[in-house]
Amino acid sequence: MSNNAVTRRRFMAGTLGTGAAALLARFANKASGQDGGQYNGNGEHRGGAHSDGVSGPMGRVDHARNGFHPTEILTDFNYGDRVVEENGRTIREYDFIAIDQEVEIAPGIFFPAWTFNGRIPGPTIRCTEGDLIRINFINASEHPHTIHFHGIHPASMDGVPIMENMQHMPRDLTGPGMIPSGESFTYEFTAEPFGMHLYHCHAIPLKRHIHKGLYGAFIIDPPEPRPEAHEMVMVMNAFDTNFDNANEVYAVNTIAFAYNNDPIQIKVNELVRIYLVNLVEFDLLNSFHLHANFFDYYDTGTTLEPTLRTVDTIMQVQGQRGILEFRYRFPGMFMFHAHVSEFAELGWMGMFHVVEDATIIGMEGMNHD
Ligand SMILES: [Cu+2]
Repeated sequence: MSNNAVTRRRFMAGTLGTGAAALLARFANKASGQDGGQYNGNGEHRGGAHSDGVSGPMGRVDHARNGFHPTEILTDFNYGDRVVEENGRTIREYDFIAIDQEVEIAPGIFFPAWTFNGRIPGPTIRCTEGDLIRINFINASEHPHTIHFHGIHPASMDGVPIMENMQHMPRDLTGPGMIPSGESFTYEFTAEPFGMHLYHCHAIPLKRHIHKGLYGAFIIDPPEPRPEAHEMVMVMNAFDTNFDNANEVYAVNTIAFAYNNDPIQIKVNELVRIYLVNLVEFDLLNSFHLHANFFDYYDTGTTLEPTLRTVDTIMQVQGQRGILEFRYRFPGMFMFHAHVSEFAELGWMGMFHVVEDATIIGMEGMNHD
């Protein structure tokens, strides 16, 4: 574990300059029109997306050094580190450990993050409504943290700080409070209601603890599963690299332009389901826009019928989430991004590579690691 102050000094004095230059290079490409076709949303943008050397001036993030790859995070659903059946009930146990860790969020930009299990977002917890969820939390960070889950559970399992006026109350009414460095706590509750939820650290100051990277997706499936689909989780996030309460880098699943450099492969006509949540701090609104298509949207994922039909853009405040469902009719390269242009320019932009059949059209030359 590196000394945070040293890391921060080095980061601000050195790597930020390089990284900012890289992002500026990206900006310059756009300004010079090298990839100006990208936003037209028609078939012509394919050439633009791949001839402008996007990954050239940007370089590549060392995912191995980070210890996680955004492409794997998309489909890395954690159904429990240990699963047991007890009296006809499924108990899912998860091991969570908070670690202070430097993460390369864009080529050359290293962020002094706090992580759950060495990754941002933390593990995607997945279970079925009614399961008993047990999260063994170890705080190996130098700072106090909590895990606060969205969902229905007793006060004793709500990971929030114990305020001054709550100190005298029994812990089953306040929850365990902040878990100090080096200590542990087991959160245990029944998973309900079904939906697309989230968890995050709720220690004070909250905006710092969330923004540092302590959050993740929490998917509770309905008792009768949703129709089979190509599923993926997208956590919209951002990073304030110079600690001025404004973000410099935006992304889905942490790494700027991750799915531009490694397009997400899907098939023509297959049902795609995205579990989407916004964890961006410091900006009031985030959004998701899909090119050349429309989707159905299930706000919070707590219904089996869409709450919005046939839309191509939705917006979310922090903590808001939902499920998107769509199918692509045509093969090709299709962009998705925040419909706040600044966010897209600073990293929150990706591509779907829609293929007729994955066995016919290979991914050669698609720059996959
Ligand atoms: Cu925290």
